[in-house]
Amino acid sequence: MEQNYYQKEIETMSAEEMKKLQSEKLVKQVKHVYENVPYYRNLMDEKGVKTDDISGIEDLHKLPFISNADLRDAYPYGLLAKPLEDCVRIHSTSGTTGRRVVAFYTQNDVDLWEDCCARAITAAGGTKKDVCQVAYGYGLFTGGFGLNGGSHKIGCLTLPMSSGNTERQIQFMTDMQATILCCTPSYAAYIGESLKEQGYKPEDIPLKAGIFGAEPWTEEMRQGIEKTLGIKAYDIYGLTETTGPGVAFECSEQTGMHVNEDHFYAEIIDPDTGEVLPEGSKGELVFTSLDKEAFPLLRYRTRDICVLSRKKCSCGRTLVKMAKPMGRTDDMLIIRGVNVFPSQIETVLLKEGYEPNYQIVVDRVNNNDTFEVNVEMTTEKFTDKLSDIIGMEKSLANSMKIMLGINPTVHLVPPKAIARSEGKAVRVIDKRNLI
Ligand code: DLL
Repeated sequence: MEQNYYQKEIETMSAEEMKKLQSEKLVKQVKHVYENVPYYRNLMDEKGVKTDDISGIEDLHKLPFISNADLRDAYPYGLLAKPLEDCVRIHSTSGTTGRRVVAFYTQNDVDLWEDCCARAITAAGGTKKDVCQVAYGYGLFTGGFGLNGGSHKIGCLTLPMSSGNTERQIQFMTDMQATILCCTPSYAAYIGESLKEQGYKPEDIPLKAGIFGAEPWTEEMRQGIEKTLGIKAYDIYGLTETTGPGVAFECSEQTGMHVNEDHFYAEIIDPDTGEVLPEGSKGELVFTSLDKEAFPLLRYRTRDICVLSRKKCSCGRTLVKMAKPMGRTDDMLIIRGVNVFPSQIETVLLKEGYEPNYQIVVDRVNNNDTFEVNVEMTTEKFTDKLSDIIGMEKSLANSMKIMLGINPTVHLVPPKAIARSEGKAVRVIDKRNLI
């Protein structure tokens, strides 16, 4: 495949030049953060690190880590490094105040983020001649706006569909002859099945490529989607904390994702000791944003387990590659692309007068996540009247939908029906086998 680059000079830069660029940016970024964010200043002072101690990337390890707990402590404005009047956008994850990540962007931050997404679309073969259908959610979630921005930058005809309404997705896809589809892999698989049901063969579908991410997916799932839609399916990674999609993206080699390391410096650490591990080791992925203005994060612990590789890539890009994330160091589940913590379910149950005796069962049926929550009735709430049970299940499912942003199927079970564990309670049964 002929290679196109969106920012060739950066994407194919020599390791030496890249290190120089990263070092210059890091020195500036550390000063910006130290001077403008008291929270960071305290963390650095506590660790005894001064801005002058950081003269390049090789000094990065001296800086303290920052974690989701810090984001929670500092919510909502405590990590803001620019006056609010210089910010033009926020994005956020779903969830309760404590769990919700709210990230701020200046216009420059939005621009750099959209460049990252443009690199991803270009690596998937996108040019201004393409029609790019963006079926990630628009709104607080970063997926829709991120890829929309990248698509505009390249000059593709952009279809800002948002997620859902599959009938309409298919109609626009076929009427407008969309050539690139951006959405979660599970939604891509679902669209593929719907097309098949309507009698479309892969050769009738105008798409040539898909850019799928925001949740774990397997190589088998890739092959399935590629076959049904008759496309090449590319992975894309990102997280709200560091902007959104486009932190890393796949190229034609499809053996891992190139990290946009001129903007996000990646490290792999031992999650228990915090020690930086050598290339090729499996550990927790940590990112430092090198030029974000409003919400810069230094050494942010993502909780994604991953491996980095600097093996030469046939696409010509020299950007370091990350493997597909291989799991998490925390209990976060990603169900239909939405981040779900068991503690959120617990919060709902306690609020509604239930005990925290529950079990989450997640599976993937026909490439679609199923999401069930079994909840014990308390002795006070116990009833064997079917209509009451159905009403209570509906009401609980509704409260969970408000909390999580996705709909579970709730099953009420009699008191003591969920097996008690002698050790840690088994709260989650994930049958998806994603890794
Ligand atoms: O999922 C941003 C995104 C949007 C990425 C669209 C790609 C496409 P969050 O909702 O904050 O942001 O979730 C971030 O999702 O820490 C990973 O655990 C997981 N994740 C994201 N991309 C992938 C991927 C967006 N390609 C969390 N493979 C991250 C596996 C992924 N997991």
